[in-house]
Amino acid sequence: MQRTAMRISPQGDFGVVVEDFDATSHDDIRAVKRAVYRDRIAVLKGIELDPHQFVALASRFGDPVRYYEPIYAHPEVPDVFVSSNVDTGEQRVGVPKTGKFWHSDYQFMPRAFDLTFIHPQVVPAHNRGTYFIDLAAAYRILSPELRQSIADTMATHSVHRYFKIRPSDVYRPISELLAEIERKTPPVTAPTVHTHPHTGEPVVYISEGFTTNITAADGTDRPDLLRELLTATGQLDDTMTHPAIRLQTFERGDLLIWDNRTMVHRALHTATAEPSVSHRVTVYDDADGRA
Ligand code: 7UC
Ligand code: FE
Repeated sequence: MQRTAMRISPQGDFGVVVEDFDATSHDDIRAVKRAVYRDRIAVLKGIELDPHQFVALASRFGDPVRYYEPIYAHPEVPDVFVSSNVDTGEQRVGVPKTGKFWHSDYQFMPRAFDLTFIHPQVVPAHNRGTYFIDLAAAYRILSPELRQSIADTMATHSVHRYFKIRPSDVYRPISELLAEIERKTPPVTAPTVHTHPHTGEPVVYISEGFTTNITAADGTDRPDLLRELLTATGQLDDTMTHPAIRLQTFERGDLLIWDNRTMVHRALHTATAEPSVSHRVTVYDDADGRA
């Protein structure tokens, strides 16, 4: 039987929807990858993958990278990061309320992830979704003066404000924990503006959650520039009405893939007691420009 050909269509003014994706087709993988680089986010419909199959699919796009902190790991498939508010006491799997702040995944590490895959497992009826801001689009509308001011600057990123206390940290002195965070995840520096290797676009790669400072070429700290950039990109708007902010919703059977080089995101977690679980896999792709 001939399969139905994959269809990629615009979601609205942002991202694409992919129907009848065939994970065994090299052409489908390549087309979706291109769409993600160009349109930033793809929502694959009608996908039902167990954790092993999920990792296998993501492996077609790049090399899966396991999150450094084991409390997030799926017990059978540690390459799967579990975000879950379902508390079963001793048996708890995953971590609740992950990413409830503007960030790019692993931006606080020496190399951020290239692509993030999210496969929601338990979707609450209300208040569930992820906000996104496109930092390549944001760069394009910065004033020429601001672009000039950040041209040769470096940004510092750190996890310290959002590191989650683990069950095993109870009764530990805070100084010991802070020292451990410094040792395992020291702050990293990266150019404030990087060039997307697949699209050639400049990206103003800063986030409210992880970026702690901007430093000029002569070593001067420029917290004023960081604040200006966070404001200009919409990351200080707590009303979530800034025109750059998009809300991506999802349902059971969806698989979201986003371009983590250009997108900062912020989770919208349900305020109610409804259960919510999602699986995540993150990859490094080939950064040589081939899609
Ligand atoms: O629990 C969390 O919010 C996880 C966050 C600190 N890091 C996600 C990441 O991939 O960078
Ligand atoms: Fe995240």
